Parts: sequence; structure tokens; C-alpha cells
Amino acid sequence: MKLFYSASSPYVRKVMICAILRGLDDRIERISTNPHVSPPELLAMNPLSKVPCLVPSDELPIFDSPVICEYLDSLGTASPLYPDPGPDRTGALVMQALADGIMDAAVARRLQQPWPQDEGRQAYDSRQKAAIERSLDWLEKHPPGGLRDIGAISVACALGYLDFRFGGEPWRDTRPKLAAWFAKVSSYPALIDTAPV
Ligand SMILES: N[C@@H](CCC(=O)N[C@@H](CS)C(=O)NCC(=O)O)C(=O)O
Repeated sequence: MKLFYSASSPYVRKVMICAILRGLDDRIERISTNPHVSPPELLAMNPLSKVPCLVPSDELPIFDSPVICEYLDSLGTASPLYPDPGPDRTGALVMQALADGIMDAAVARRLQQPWPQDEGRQAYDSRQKAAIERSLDWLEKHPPGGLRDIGAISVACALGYLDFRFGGEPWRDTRPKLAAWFAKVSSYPALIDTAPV
């Protein structure tokens, strides 16, 4: 399988953590890609010009990260990362949606940074930042347990991205439970091996 890949993308990190936990990472050939320059090889597989995009041999390309992660979960024999239909699955998917929303807001803020910070951009940045803050507060009230499902994996990637790109905006002081959980899972090999660069 080929994966259009960027080492700094939190969505790509999600996919790679799932691949590692499913024992599939050695079946994935990583193709280093800058989606922002819309390379033709990526556009041929994903008209949205976004990474991650997984191309299983002889099959249709797969995007975006939730779809890729669920596809990987259907391969191999390791413990499933998507619970069976029911409350646990719904909870994991909602947590994934929240974490993906944090990533969306943080990536959007990052993309705006090089441009002149006029009033409109400042208002946009404040709105994204507020969404992140509220989501972190929600996670402090409902912290993930372990790294056992797609929800927890997604939260780890979102927090890792905040530390990577917004290290000057501390989030831990007012969220001790979330901070303790993240400190614990950050020592797991799947997180160490996929840390953003
Ligand atoms: N919802 C998508 C988001 C993917 C995404 O936004 N990836 C960024 C890299 S971090 C990208 O490829 N951006 C290129 C662009 O927006 O043009 C997913 O979960 O895979």
C-alpha cells in the first residue's frame, strides 16, 4: 500500500499510529508529499489535494483519515480500534470527531500565520482558538482511557499537534487529567515513532 504522507500532519500521524497498532506499518510505503503545491501524483488519487491518502494496490484510493483508519482496522488480526456498533463505538467516533475538529482549527490557524494579521484574520484566529480551548475543556471532563480506540488515538494526535505548532500556548495547567493521560500515552512506542518533525 502507498500512503501520500507528510511527517508534520496530525491526520497522517493518526493513520500511521493505526497502522502500527494493527501491525501493518511495514506494508505501507510512505510517499513524502507537500499537498499545498498540489503535485499531480496526489491530484490523480485525491482531487482535494490533501494528505493522508492511502492507495492499496489495485484498489481505489482511500481518504480521508477516518476512512483510512477504519479501512486499516479491517485488515490484519490485532485488536480492533473501532468498537462494534453500540455506545462504545459512538463514543469513540464522537471523540475522533472532536479531536479532528481540534486539528482542523489548529491547522487553519497555522495556515493563516504567514499573512498580515488584519482585523478579519484576528477574528478568525480567535474563533478557532476558542473552539480548541472549549474542546480541551470538554476532554478534561471526559478524558480518554489508554490508547485503545480511534477516539483516544485521535486525541493524542491533536494534542501532539498543539504542542508541535503552538507550544507557546500552554494547555496543561488547567487540564491536569488530560495532561496526565497524554504524558502516559506519549511514552508508547506508536506515539514515539510517529512524533511530528
Ligand atoms: N479531514 C482530512 C483533513 C486532511 C488535511 O487537511 N490534511 C492537510 C495536511 S495536515 C492537507 O493535506 N492540506 C492541504 C490543503 O488543505 O490544501 C483528514 O482527516 O484526512
